[in-house]
Formats: sequence, structure tokens, C-alpha cells
Amino acid sequence: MTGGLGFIGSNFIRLVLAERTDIRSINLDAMTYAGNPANLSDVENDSRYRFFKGDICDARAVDDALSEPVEAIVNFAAESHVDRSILDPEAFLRTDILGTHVLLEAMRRKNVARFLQVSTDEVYGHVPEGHSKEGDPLAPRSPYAASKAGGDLQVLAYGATYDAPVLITRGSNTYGPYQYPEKLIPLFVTNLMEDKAVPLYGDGLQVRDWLHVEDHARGILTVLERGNEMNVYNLGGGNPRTNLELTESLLAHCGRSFATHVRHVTDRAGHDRRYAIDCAKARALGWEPRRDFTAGLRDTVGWYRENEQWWRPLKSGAFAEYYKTQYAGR
Ligand code: NAD
Ligand code: TDX
Repeated sequence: MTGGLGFIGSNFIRLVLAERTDIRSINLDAMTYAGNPANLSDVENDSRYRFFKGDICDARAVDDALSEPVEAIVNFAAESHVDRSILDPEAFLRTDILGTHVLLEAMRRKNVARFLQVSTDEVYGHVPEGHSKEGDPLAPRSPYAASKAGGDLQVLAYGATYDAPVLITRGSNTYGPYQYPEKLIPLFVTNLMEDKAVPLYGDGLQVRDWLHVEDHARGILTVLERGNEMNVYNLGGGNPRTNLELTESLLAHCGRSFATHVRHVTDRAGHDRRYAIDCAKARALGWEPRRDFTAGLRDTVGWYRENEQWWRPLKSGAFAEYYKTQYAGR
């Protein structure tokens, strides 16, 4: 798999090592700012796990990682943060589109039996009402979402043109342990722990559907093992919340008040108001989210409280510079 030092990929590897004793995992990751070896420090010595440092856009690095035969490629590697895609889209086009292409070519060269592309509900764009189904038109509205949609379209085109054994999952907003603290939940929780205000975009009435990372990882594994080729599967948490509601919950967990710890800031450009997906197809494979959102959020806040040594170093250095660029004067 690729991108296994990131948030969802590392949780996926941990799940597979724990629950599929017959599966070996090879992880190709470029170690960008989001790729963190500490995410897998507990399994790095497991003999069923092997790490290759390399870029998915580099065909030679991909071939090195595929020097022994593999049964499947699961592509988690991506530039994944919408706000960064607004500041600097090029890296998104490169990894999320070109990188996907390089992996698809490697799949063909090496006759890999299955290719799963990890995608996102953001490719459907803003959904004013109802729930997006897998066959709905793609209408991405951020450079990130457009790059992911470009990746999805290539994957499906390889399926149609070369009869390639491809699958796609489209997950909703994911939360849980080991999430880089640029995304809403870990950013807000760690800011509150540092006694800093949290930057809420616009009116805070945007709706996101929250999925625990263990449920997301399990959904990807279910589709990998039981999904039908050339099919897309939505994986949603079924926990729609406005950012305002979520912020209130996080403030309560951290014992802070709205008046002192929320800073209203200018809205994100092109900010999608609502995502919502229909997950009947994935449910028909036997998958459903297991984690209750109230308990999942409480446990997640608890994890960041107990793992300061994991997130504190991430918030200094380059992140502090990014934070200034993204939020100062907003
Ligand atoms: P992340 O940013 O935490 O991790 C991305 C990983 O990919 C990092 O380890 C990074 O080093 C690696 N990477 C980046 N560019 C690379 C390249 N060119 N070559 C090799 N490795 C590279 O991302 P995440 O939140 O774990 O997301 C994983 C996947 O799931 C992404 O494809 C994302 O689009 C998708 N997704 C994320 C969410 C979410 O809420 N986080 C929801 C739905 C879908
Ligand atoms: O500082 C913030 N203030 C704020 O109000 C940040 C970082 C976010 N927000 C809002 C924007 C969104 O409406 O919170 C919501 C969630 O924001 P993010 O955590 O940046 O996630 P989002 O933009 O919804 O995208 C996420 O879910 C889909 C992931 O980053 C993507 O990788 C995934 O595909």
C-alpha cells in the first residue's frame, strides 16, 4: 500500500496486522510533512510489515516496492488538506493525479490482481439535500477535490480500457488517533489543550459527516476483500454535524468556553456547505460503522490528551509557519 505513514493508512496497516495474520503489508510513503513514522512505531518491527521510502510519482520507487509480487495495491498516498490545496494546488495535481497514474501503470506491468483507490466524498461537491450515490456526477469545488476526482476518473478509465481490476472507496470526514493537527478535530483539540483559540470558518453551519478512522479502515478492508471490480463504494459515518455543533462538543470536552476560545475567521474560499453520502452499497457487503460518535469523539479527545508527545513536536517548526500563513490576519 501507499501513504501508510499518514492518518488513515497507518490505522489501516495496524488493523490488517492485527486481524489478518496471513497478510503482509508493504508501505511505500514519501514521508511528506504528513507522513510520520511515529504513527506506526508500535508495529515497525513486525516481520509482516516492510517500509519503503519513495514517491508514488516515481516509477522506479514504485517498482522497488513491488520487487516481490503483491496481491493488491491500496492507494492512500495523497496531498489531503483542502486549505493547503487553496494555497498551493500543484502538489495535489502531482500526487493525487500523476501519482495515481504511475501506480495504475505499475499495476498493469506487474499484473497486480486488485487496485483500490482511497477517495473522498468531496468529489461530489456541495450536496444541498439528499445523499450522493456512487453514480452521481462528480462536481469537485476545491483543487484538492478536483485532484481526487481526476484520480478516480483515471482509475475507472483503466478499468474500462484495460479491464483492470479496480475499486474505489469514497470516505467521509474521518477522525481518531494519529490525525495530523491541521484538520479540524485534532487542530481544535490541541489548540484548546494549549489554551489557544480555535479558528471557526464563516458561520460554522457547514455540515460534515464524521467517520471514525477504525470504521473507515475496516470499510476499505471490506471493499478490498469483498467489493466488485469497477465499483465505487461510499463509506460514511452517518454522523452529520455542523462545525458549530462539533466545536461546542470539543469545547465541552476540553473545559473551555465559546466566548473565550472561539475566533470567528473569514470563510474558506469555495467552502462546500454540506457533504452527505448514501452507503447502501458498502452496507450490502456487510460493512457498517461500529463506533458511536459521542463515545468516539470522547475517546479521540482522550487520545490527544494522553499523547502530547505525539502531537506537540508536529505543531512547531514548519507547521507553525503554515499556521501563520493560513490564519494570521484572517
Ligand atoms: P494524510 O495527509 O494523513 O497522509 C497522506 C500520506 O501520504 C502521508 O504519509 C504522506 O507522506 C504520503 N504521501 C503524500 N504524497 C506522497 C507521494 N507523492 N508519494 C508517496 N507518499 C505520499 O492523509 P489521510 O488523511 O490519511 O488520507 C489518506 C487518504 O484518504 C487520502 O487519499 C485522502 O484523500 C483520503 N481521505 C481522507 C479523509 C480524511 O478525512 N482524512 C476522508 C476521506 C478520504
Ligand atoms: O481551522 C479550521 N476551521 C474550520 O472551520 C479548519 C481546519 C476547518 N474548518 C472547517 C472546514 C470544514 O467545513 O471544518 C470542516 C472540516 O475541515 P477539514 O478538517 O479541513 O476537513 P474537510 O475540508 O472537510 O476535508 C476532510 O474530509 C474529506 C479531509 O481533509 C479530506 O482529506 C477528506 O477527503
